[in-house]
Amino acid sequence: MEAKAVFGGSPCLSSSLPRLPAQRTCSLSYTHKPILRAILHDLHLAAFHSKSHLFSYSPSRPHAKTLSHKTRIFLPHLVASMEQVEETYIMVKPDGVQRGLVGEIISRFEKKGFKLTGLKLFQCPKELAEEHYKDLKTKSFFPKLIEYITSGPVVCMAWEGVGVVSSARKLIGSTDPLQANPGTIRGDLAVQTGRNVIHGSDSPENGKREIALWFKEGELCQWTPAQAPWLRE
Ligand code: D4T
Repeated sequence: MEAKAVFGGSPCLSSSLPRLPAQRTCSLSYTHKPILRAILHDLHLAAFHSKSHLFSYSPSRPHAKTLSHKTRIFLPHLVASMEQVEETYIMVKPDGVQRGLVGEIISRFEKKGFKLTGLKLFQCPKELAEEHYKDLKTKSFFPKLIEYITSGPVVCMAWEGVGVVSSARKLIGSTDPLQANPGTIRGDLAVQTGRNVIHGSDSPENGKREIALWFKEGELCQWTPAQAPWLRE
């Protein structure tokens, strides 16, 4: 794997950084990642030196209350290339299946640019539903939640991509569909928390855990989408 770093024209802010001419692109092999991480860490510290700069005020620069000279670094390429590919478990709940929303929901994740690695229609047994929602066991709505999730087939999906866990949560919208923004799946397609159409993992760790819970070995498929070079630099 290769990480690409673009350093902008402003002078380097840390003495430990290499002095590079403006806008030079350098390629770093995977083995350079620890060095790159250290540089990033340095830059991060330099760029966001301390939160106190947000409150500092210099009479000689009255219009620069919140900008220290150290905040001029901008490294989107570097930061993007350091991001990890994540996995998330997405499930169309029984109401989504019964209402014919499966295609619409899959389509939103496809259009966003994430990679589908697992897909199946599945009647969830009670024990699996209870294991999946075990953190909510003490909640008053737990029995009704289990009844709902097992009331008909669900569509289980595994999706992969950089930042897919939090991005999927944004595509899905708030737990309560009436609070979910228009444009989100719940905001557009649901009205009640107890019938909120879709589930999405809430952390990369839970993404892995839930995919392992809902899919058997051999049910996932690793592949390279033809559009990959058109999605990421
Ligand atoms: P899931 O896990 O289904 O993606 O939902 P969220 O992550 O958005 O929300 P959650 O874990 O708090 O709730 C899980 C599940 O329980 C249902 N629920 C939740 C409910 O029936 N009544 C409630 O009051 C709450 C908070 C809906 C989602």
